[in-house]
Amino acid sequence: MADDKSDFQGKRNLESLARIPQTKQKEATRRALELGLEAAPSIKDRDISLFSRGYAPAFAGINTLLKMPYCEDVREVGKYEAAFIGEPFDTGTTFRPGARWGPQAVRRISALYDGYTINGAVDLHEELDLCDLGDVYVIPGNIEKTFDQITKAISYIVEQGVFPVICGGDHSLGFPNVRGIAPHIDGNVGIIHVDRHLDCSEMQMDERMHGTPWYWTCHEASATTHRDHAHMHDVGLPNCLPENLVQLGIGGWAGMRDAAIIARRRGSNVLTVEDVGRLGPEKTAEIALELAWKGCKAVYLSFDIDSIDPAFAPGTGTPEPGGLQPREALEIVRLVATEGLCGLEVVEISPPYDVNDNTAQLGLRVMLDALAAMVTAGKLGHRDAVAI
Ligand SMILES: [Mn+2]
Repeated sequence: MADDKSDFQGKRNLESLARIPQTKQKEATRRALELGLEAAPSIKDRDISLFSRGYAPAFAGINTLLKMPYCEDVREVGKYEAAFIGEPFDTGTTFRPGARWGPQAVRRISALYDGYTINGAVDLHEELDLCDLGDVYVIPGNIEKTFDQITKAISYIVEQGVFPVICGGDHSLGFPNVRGIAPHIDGNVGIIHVDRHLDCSEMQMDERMHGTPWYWTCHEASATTHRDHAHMHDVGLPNCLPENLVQLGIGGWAGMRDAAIIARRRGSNVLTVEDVGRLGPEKTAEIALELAWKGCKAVYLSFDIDSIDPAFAPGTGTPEPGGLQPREALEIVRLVATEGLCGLEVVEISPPYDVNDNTAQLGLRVMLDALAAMVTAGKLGHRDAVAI
């Protein structure tokens, strides 16, 4: 921090934002006028159209994420740098369902935002070619078939060189998401997992539910199973190692005894919510990055919205008081995203239990803040091509 009292981040960011032209914004206004017809004569602002088309007003129109283009033809996703993809699946929940409505709620509240932020001095419309790719066709009655759909869908997106911004859905999807990405990485993949829960049980209720994704994602040679302790078998993806799994915000009382045994056995990195509070966001992010990137070529961010205190994020399947504060969670997200990510998921937003869309909005903020951090750091988007 400089001594000069006028050297505020806000002031610097206003300068940075001034270097980003509003080319796409102007094009959107022109298009809205063309498609939406001229406004009534009494309207003085002639950029307003008769029918709402494009971004404005925020409360009107058909919502995609941030009213970004809907990429209806999936084969055209390669035209974009990043794609928002919904995974409306909650069959993996063990307590409250409802996360199947997460993607729609995030799209709805995203209409509030117009894509730029003074915090990060980023204009996502101008600096990132982001589309809404719609949702994966999930199978509510079958977890394993849904996993196969998810893995194939995410793999397709990544194969086209597009960054996946994934909105769950419950946390069982962490496994098929990473299974879709990891084979495309030429080296090991670290995982930063922000959650109140360990989510590395082998099974729940005899199925691979939302408390199990990291058991099946992280590699363990010669693991034993609950059901057949004599049977030794190879578990997980070969390039996802438990020592590169960093779990932040863990705690609470929601039955994780079996997961705790597995986390200890595998030597993955567990930081409780008290650890995060004591270290602060900067040191937490520094530790997370060091452990997740060690020997890795890429890092994936998995954010469970229940990591944030239910006072702020009540709309979730497994609420746990004493969670992260929104501001510290978002700062951790921005700091870890600055080093670049190979994918991002935000899961467990359950709109039927939400209040005022607060939970959906926080989930959206995790996505936007992560994208903004990557664009600012030059890890995603095309700032250099548009900045004046
Ligand atoms: Mn959780």
